[in-house]
Amino acid sequence: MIHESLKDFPKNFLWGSASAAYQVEGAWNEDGKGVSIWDEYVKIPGNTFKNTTGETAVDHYHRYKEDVALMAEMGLKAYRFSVAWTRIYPEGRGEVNPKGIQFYNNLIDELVKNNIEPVLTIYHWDLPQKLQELYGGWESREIVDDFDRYCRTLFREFGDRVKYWVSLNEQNVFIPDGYLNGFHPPKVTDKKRMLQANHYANLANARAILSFRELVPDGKIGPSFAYSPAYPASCRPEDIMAYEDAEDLNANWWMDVYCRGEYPKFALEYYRRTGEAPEIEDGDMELLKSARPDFMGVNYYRSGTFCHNPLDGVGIVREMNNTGKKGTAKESGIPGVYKNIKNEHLEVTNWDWPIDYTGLRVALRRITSRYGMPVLITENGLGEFDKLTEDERIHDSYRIHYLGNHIQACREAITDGVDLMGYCTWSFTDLLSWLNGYQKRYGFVYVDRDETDGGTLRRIKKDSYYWYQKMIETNGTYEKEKWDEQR
Ligand code: BGP
Repeated sequence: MIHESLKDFPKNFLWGSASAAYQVEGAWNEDGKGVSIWDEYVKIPGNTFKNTTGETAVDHYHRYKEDVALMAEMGLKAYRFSVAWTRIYPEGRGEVNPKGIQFYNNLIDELVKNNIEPVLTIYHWDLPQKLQELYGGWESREIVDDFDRYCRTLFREFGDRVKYWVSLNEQNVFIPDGYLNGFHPPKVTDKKRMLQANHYANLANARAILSFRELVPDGKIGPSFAYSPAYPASCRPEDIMAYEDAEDLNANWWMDVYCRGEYPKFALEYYRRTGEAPEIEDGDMELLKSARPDFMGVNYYRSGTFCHNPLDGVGIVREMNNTGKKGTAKESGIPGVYKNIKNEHLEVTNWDWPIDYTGLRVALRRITSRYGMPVLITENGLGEFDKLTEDERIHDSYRIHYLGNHIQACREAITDGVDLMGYCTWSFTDLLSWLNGYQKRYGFVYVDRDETDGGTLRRIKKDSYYWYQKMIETNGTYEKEKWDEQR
């Protein structure tokens, strides 16, 4: 529907920005930190773009004060960061590493001192390598206890100052990419194993929420889900069916478990027929039902468009555009279920991600209708090649355009009736894009480095930095008319 006028953002709206430990910290083997599966994975040639690693990343570990000072100057209200499990428990379990606790205490104190709300992500993909070796990481039920112990330590150490917590970042990415698509460690390509690992991740998430209720009773916790709402390619009934299946298998499969403690019926029946359904033990579903989150974290970058796919149609394509050469992404699908195709109505980024502002509103509304839960946007942003000019500026008007229109979609959703707690952009500084190196930049702050570890790591404010500063200052009403007009 078209609104004649839009509601304002609520007071205390969390205008934020986000990062993840592996992508910013560096210091991969300092102060007692253990090795993570990503530290290992990036060493194998061909796994990442130009074999880039996070060994130095953008050196946030040593420069966190400078980074927080830049956030404070911008007026940022919230900063979402993740804790590296291997800094706290170098081997995933056993003795706590006091220097790891110290680093995050310092970071949190620095944020609080500057009136920036810390939003702490417990797990952003960097599993301790030792747990992978010991019992296969997420493929074992043992992970539930180890993850819980790690969570309880964080809750006890940081729960007095951190009110907002994200449990698992994008379970719907790190599990399929690690166990089915073969893009992430441990590079398994087996759907049955993927669905079983996913079930254990669900259990781990639920147990963590129960521990949270006990140890941080006044806090708020939720998972971050990478939601790309599904669209049908046309009004052909076969395409509508394909879209329904895509939404069930790619979204409800995760969010129903988080919010309702159950797997969606048709998807579960489908996996039972294919012999890939997870094995569920007595007590599992009770645990899942007992741990409803406080909010749904949403990482939104794009929508997905689906059409009918015959039984002998296209399957998984284990190739992606990680070079930034537009038009190189391939179509993929599940034979007999759906095919994921290009939406001709949408522009795409250089990495072939469709740009769809309305998709964000659709995502927020679907979550609200289905689960009646508040939403925190934990990531939204544009990865682009940014150019440093001779006079040390970065004119990223394309990023301003992208973010401005997504923020406008948030206002539309709020007017619709969505309970939106905040909006975190991805990312604050430039950082390592897991599979796309350092050239795919997302930040408000440019970091002088490239794929070869060359560069001074200097921080330089982009045009978007000053723009978001104004956006925050005016609680989202900066250049209001301009964004109204663009819609
Ligand atoms: C999300 C991840 C982030 C970040 C972002 C951008 O899936 O949670 O860690 O990487 O996507 O993705 P990419 O770096 O692949 O462009």
